[in-house]
Amino acid sequence: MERTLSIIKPDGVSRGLIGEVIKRFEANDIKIIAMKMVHLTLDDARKFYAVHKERPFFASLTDFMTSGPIVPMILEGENVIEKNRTLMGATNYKEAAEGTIRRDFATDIEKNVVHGSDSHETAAVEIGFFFNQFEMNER
Ligand code: IDP
Ligand code: MG
Repeated sequence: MERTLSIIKPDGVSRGLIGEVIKRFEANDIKIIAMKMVHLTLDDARKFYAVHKERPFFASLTDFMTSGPIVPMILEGENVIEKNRTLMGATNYKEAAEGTIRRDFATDIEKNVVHGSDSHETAAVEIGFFFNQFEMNER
C-alpha cells in the first residue's frame, strides 16, 4: 500500500470544498488515514515549498498558502501517488482534464484547491512535514 500527502489549500477550505474533495477521494477507493487543520506561518510555507524558491511565483504562493487554514491529509491506497495526481488534474486548471478537482473548482493557476505529492520521495518528506508517528493511526 502506498501513501501520499494531500492538502486542501486555503481557497478550498474558505470556499467550503473540504467535503467535496474528501468525497472524491473516498469514492475512488482512497483511504484517509490521518487529517488535521493547520494555519502555516510564512516560515513553514517557505520550507514546504523550498523546491520552488527560485520561481517567480514563490512569494505569492507562500503568501497564499499562509492566508488561511489548510487541511493536510495522508492518503493510502494502491498507486495512490499517481491516482491522487490524476484526480487533482493539471496545475493549471485551464489545462486540467474534465471531472478533475482543479478543473471543477480552481479559479487561478495558483489558487488550485489542492496539493498532492508528486513522487515516492516527496510523499515521504511531505508526510513527515505535517504528521508524526502518533498521528499515523497505526496502533
Ligand atoms: P503542482 O501543485 O501541480 O505539483 P507545482 O509546479 O509543484 O504544481 O507548483 C506548486 C504550486 O505553485 C501550484 O499548485 C500552484 O499553486 C503554484 N504555481 C505553480 N505554477 C504557477 C505559476 O505559473 N503561477 C502562479 N502559481 C503557480
Ligand atoms: Mg508540485
